Amino acid sequence: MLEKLDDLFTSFEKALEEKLLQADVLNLKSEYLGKKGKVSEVLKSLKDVSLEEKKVIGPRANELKEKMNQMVAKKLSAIEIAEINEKLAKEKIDITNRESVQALGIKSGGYHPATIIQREVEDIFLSMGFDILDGPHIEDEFHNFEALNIPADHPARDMQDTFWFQKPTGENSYLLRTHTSTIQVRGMTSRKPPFKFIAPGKVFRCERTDASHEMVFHQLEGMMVGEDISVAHLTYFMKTVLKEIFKKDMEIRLRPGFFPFVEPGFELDIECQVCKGKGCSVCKKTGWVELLPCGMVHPNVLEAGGIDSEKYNGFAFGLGLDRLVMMRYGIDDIRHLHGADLRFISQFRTY
Ligand code: FA5
Repeated sequence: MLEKLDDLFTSFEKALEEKLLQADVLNLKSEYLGKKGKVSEVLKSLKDVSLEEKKVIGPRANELKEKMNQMVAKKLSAIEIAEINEKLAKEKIDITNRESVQALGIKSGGYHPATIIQREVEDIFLSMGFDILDGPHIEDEFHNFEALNIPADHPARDMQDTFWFQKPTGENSYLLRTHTSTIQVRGMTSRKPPFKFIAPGKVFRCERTDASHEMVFHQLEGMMVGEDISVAHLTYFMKTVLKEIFKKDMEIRLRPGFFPFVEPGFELDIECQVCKGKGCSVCKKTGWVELLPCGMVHPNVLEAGGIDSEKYNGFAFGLGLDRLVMMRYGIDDIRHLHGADLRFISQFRTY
């Protein structure tokens, strides 16, 4: 009987080695170790042997059964690991390869049109030697107003409807910046002339929205300070940037504009690209879009920024980035830009 058991074990071991599927292994287990399996068949004749033999055969049979069970468990886990590895190898994707990602039906994202234009404008200014600065959304009165020649109680504070944070006592304290001109102040105090920089970012105004007005929108501030800077420098840089963005010479209109932080101040308008100057809801039927207020930096602003206004002068501008996006893509309502409607946003993929 011992011999028979050993033969069974050997044939089991050989058969197990050949099995590659979980189901086949389980079938083999039941063929040998099941209630009516081969091992039980052999052990049936245990009743006919002497007590002495039983004492040897019994433990040996248990030992072999235990070993066979262990071998089955080991084989099953090996098959499982092999299956997982095969699946992983099959499902492996190169996420840096757009085709393989799209083949799986996964849609890849794209940039928001405001980001696309902002980066383009940044690149143009970088190529002309401008630095890029950043500043906080939550500002104090000094940076948003006072340092920009707008003292408390000055009527110009009403030009930009402000979101204020109130102190527990009810007085106004901090505010959400109403323009990126706040970064002019930070730029001046952190560098020595000559310098030139731009500062793109979100700004906030408590305004009624319409086709060309949002409460949260983007501006791109620019400033150049040095000796003998003139309006000619200002118009040169503005025209160059607009030509790069629209890939053509743009019709522009410069009219006097009042901003307490520049003197003289201008409003630079471009021909409305939505209606090509014919008049529409975006340009309020005028054919022109106010895009870029600018001017020569007021001496008081230079002094507040720690710059000697006798020796240095400069220009500054505040580009309305969302309006630029609208003009570039012919978008007839600014509210589409922040509507988070994927049908709209996905039209601007750059690839
Ligand atoms: C300013 O914010 C000045 N700080 C700009 C400036 C900088 C002037 C430096 C001189 C020197 P204004 O409020 O006009 O100016 O806004 C600038 C531009 O932001 C506008 O020309 C327009 O393109 C855009 N803009 C203004 N209000 C909104 C709004 N509610 N929604 C969308 N764009 C707006």
